Amino acid sequence: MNNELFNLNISPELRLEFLKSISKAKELMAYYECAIMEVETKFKVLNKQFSLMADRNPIDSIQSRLKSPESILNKMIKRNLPLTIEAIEENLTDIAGVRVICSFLEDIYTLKKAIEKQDDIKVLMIKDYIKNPKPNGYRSLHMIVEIPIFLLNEKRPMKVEIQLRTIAMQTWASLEHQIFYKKIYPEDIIPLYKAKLLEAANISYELDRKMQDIKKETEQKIILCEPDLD
Ligand code: 0O2
Repeated sequence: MNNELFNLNISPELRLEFLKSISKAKELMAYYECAIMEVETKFKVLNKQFSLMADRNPIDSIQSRLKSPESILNKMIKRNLPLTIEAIEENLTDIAGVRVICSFLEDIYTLKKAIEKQDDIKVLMIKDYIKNPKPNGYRSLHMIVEIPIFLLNEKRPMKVEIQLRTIAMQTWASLEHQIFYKKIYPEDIIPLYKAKLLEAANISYELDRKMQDIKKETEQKIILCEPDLD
């Protein structure tokens, strides 16, 4: 494109305003990336300590993502919010997302407690979709937290959405997301898959609970069988 022609069509003020908002948006997204790194590190540290204490890792994997610009725009429009950088930061709590996938149900609550205790983290909201699953069968524990990032001359609190779930919950949510978010299936088969997914969610939760029970039971047996060293 001919740059000179392009420049002729907008006022210098508008041009400056436009460039300023792009640069502000880039800056904000970079801060969210930093907040993701801070939260990831916290979970990695907890995982390390766990492995030292209990000789196992409660965290199977960690996945992080920044919400896409398109997804941010859709949410702002859906909520009838002004399309400004300030409104995004003020109103959206899930631009930065960290998903922590755990081996056992109790690991989710152990990690939740550990995060709640950290004095640089402010927990803004908790949604327990494990105790209160969504009607479609979705289960996960969501925490919206505020965590500081330390810049050259400033400490900036940033919001991050943490999703804690088991491997089984993750498998279910990925499949459900694939089926319903992409909307690539004919309308008439949707109710059938909704019912099948709900059934699968309940079976997989039952499996999570059984595994948890077996783990607890065997741990108690180990304690009982420990040799007397005296
Ligand atoms: P993505 O692609 O993960 O970013 P909100 O939509 O956040 O304004 P809500 O419904 O109160 O409001 O949020 P909630 O319930 O805490 O859920 C937010 C995120 O949880 C979603 O983000 C999904 O990642 C996940 N989630 C919630 N419900 C479901 C569900 O039924 N199925 C699946 N697969 N995931 C779910 P996004 O922004 O929708 O998507």
